[in-house]
Amino acid sequence: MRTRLVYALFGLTAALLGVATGHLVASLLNPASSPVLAVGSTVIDLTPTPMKEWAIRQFGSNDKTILVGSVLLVVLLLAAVAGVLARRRLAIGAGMLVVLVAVAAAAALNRPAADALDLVPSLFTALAGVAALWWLDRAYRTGAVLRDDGAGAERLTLGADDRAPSRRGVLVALGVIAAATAVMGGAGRLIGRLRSRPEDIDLPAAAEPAPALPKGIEGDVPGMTSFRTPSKDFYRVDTRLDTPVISADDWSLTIDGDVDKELTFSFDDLLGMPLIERDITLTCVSNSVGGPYVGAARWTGVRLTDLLDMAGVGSKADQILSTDFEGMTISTPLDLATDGRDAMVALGMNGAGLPRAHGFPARLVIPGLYGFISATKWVTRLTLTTYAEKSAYWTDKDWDTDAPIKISARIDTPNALDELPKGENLIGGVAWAQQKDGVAKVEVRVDGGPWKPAELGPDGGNDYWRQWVYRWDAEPGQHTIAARVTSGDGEVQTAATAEPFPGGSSGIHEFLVSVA
Ligand SMILES: Nc1nc2c(c(=O)[nH]1)N[C@H]1C(S)=C(S)[C@@H](COP(=O)(O)O)O[C@H]1N2
Ligand SMILES: [Mo]
Repeated sequence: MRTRLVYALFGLTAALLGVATGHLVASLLNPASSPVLAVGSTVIDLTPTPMKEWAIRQFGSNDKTILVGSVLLVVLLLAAVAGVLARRRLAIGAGMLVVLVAVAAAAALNRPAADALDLVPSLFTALAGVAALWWLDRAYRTGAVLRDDGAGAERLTLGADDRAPSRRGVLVALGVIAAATAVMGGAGRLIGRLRSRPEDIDLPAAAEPAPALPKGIEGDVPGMTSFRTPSKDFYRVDTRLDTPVISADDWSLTIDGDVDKELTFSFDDLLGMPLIERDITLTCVSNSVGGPYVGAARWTGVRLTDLLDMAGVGSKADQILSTDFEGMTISTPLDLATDGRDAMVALGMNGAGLPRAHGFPARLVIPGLYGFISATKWVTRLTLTTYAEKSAYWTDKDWDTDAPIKISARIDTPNALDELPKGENLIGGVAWAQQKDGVAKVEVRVDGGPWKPAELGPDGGNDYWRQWVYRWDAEPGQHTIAARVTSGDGEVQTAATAEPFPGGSSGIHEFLVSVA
């Protein structure tokens, strides 16, 4: 039993070294080819939509950490089994490690833009893992031979159980391997961070600048969401586990498909065109009522219709199929993207180049449409085509093709189940109604009573969210508080609840607080 545990530990240690080695090599070549990340991404792609929705609801923005953690846990469990197998025959345990790595290699090769180089991290993982297992096994058995010296060489052929292992040799091997794992793991992370540092670009002044954004009311209302979301705090939703590192010099945007002439633009070409600057609130279709997947920023970019007009859109196309640098696709209804709204190929966010996580060098931003049909990050191609001819990543998973952002109000302060003092309390949050003439009114309801108007914060434009605050004279006891928005074009936020799938959540944000 004891040697089984020891060998399980050997398997685990060997796997950790392998994973750290693979991750380090991947951080130098292509972060997405890191064995654990490759398996994780494949799991994301294979997970049925309802389960994904469940995971997002359950774990929120930790969903990816939990996914990577789970993959790692399964790998370590299997590696422990491989270790136990190695006790009898090293080759069998090592073989199982290699099979495990082969699964990761297959996952890496199956990524949309994979090439043969993506096998290299897996190769290193396998080498490091097997070498570590071999060394640990040898240290263990060498001890046995030394101690059994004189008892006859035939002892060598007996099972490991019958041997007295060398504690020291094994501990030295374990220590060295653990140290190597820590160093490589640390180096991999450091290199990943260094490589994904933002690239400095000089964002030219916009030909059509946006008016200065008024000062928000976050300073006056504790717990209020800031009027502008700092780029580093902006929500992130994508199918990736790593941050792509794309150089602006290597990047280009091609417009093809049903066009008069196919065009390709370099990053500098786009920077040289007249830029528009707009304050736009992005929203994710996976956001639950009251959820965090919404953010407001100032975007700078080239008007989408300027580019489409240069290419000359044909008469057949009904969608823009945008493709990211790795072949991930998003479908946008052509009529909505070109109906006069401020759709753009964005090159800047909040006055600087896009952060890598948010699409550097360029992404689409189209107000009023959920991100999954509009906001392609790391975009490299816009293909004018039809829904009949081509389908995109989420369309294939049965999400809606036409998905306007549903109007919604979110309560950001107080939080659910907070204990509040009696007397005046501020209830506050944000509300959005992009492409619906903005936020006209926000109302608050306490304990299912009448809806009462909240005060609105400053106006950042119709495609931007609006802060709101309600002064509540609270009586002791348990209370439910709720908020709803009315858009400028007269729509009142519906109480009918809908899940995010397939066209966005609806319902009223309402929860319980207690007043002492
Ligand atoms: N290339 C790429 N672009 C993408 C996605 C993606 O997975 N890959 N996710 C989309 C979704 S679902 C949303 S809501 C927005 C989120 O943009 P953000 O991460 O900058 O907030 O990006 C969109 N663009
Ligand atoms: Mo999204």
